[in-house]
Amino acid sequence: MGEFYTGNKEYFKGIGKIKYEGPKSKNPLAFKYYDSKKTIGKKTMKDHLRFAVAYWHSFCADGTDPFGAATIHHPWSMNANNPMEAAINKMDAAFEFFSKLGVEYYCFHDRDMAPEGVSPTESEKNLRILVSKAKDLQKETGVKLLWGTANVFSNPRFMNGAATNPEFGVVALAATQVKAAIDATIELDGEGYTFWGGREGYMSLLNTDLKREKDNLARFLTMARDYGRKQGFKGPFYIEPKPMEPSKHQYDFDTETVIGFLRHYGLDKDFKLNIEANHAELANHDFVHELETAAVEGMFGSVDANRGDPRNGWDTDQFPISYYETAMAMYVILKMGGFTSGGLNFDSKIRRNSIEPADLFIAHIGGMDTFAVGLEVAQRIIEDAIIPNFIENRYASFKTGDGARFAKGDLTLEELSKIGMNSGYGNIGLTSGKQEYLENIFNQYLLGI
Ligand code: XUL
Ligand code: CO
Repeated sequence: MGEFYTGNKEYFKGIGKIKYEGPKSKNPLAFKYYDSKKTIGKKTMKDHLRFAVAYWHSFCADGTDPFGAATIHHPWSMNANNPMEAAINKMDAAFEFFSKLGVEYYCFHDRDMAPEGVSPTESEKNLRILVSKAKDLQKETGVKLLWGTANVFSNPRFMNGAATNPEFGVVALAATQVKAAIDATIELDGEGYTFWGGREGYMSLLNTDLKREKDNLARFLTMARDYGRKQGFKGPFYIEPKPMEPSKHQYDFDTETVIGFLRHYGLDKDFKLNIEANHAELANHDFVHELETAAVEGMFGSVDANRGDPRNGWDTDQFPISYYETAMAMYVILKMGGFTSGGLNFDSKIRRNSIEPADLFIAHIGGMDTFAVGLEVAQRIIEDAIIPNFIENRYASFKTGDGARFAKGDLTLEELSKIGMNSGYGNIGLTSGKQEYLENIFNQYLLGI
């Protein structure tokens, strides 16, 4: 292909391939820090960060909110004669956008890509037509699928849940969609397959059998896993935790809850976590807490990159702009060896009053630059090793003597208690945690000093 893809019609006219122009550039349509070919440690920025664009926010969302109608009028849907034509145009626009932005990946829900038909058969046919087009465009542009998923939460039939629905018929219809979405993911060489809980949760115990719903969810996920493996899908299945919204109590509350669930139902070998920054905030966690929790359990998979608003209790899905947050996130990700099958999917949306086509580019450029800075800072932290060494030394007492025996599990409570008795109160435990010192060092890294 040329520098970028355009179908029959160019949708983002006047915007060419987004280039790296360096930190002094004032061009809103250029990268200031993300230099795809720059090597950080052993890999290029591009290979470290594995950016993906979310099909739903970027090409489907139109700014509708509970208080007002659409504000963003996508030319690919406006001028189409029917939903299939709109979907075909939308895909051209999407691949034009991916290739101009220079991202390597995208993610989609079945219904983002193809409209629902009048029957499950027609819906599947619609999806197959669009998947076949996506396959061609992936080949032409080199853009790949990070993960696929099924939207089993928007249609009113899922108002009481999908796999956790009290009506078996709805569970079966959810399976119809999930099976087709797994097939689509395989067809498009997707590197992972995601389950976000959607409406898998409840509002009131007065109408809910919690145990049955959790068992049904596990059964459904097991069936999906078995089907995917039977069809030759080798990648990870992801669960994306979220504590609330749309349901009051979501079964996939946070990383720790999901890991417990997966282990309880024997799904932990095939499933990993897709961690979203804004969902972590809603669970009252730091984004990095969720990343680290998954990492230490060997369950980290992928990231939905965004941010919330610290004063809002809902999922605002804003583009990431905080160097501090991305540096902390990339520090945790680099520490565990970086991404394997996962990546940074911008599950982020422009504000409903950002109505110029360029705004979508500017938002992604900002998010990519912010993660590029975070990556550079994280690499410096790891290379300098001041912070990792501090942590290591903080636990030095577990490396020798009785501490090492404890760490190996060689002590009984009686023996441990005797050691405490013999050591006496003295000054034990009065070692500074030096958080402020470490925060100051971190800030120096942020400034590149
Ligand atoms: C919803 C959310 C979803 C998932 C995919 O909060 O994050 O878009 O990422 O279903
Ligand atoms: Co998400």
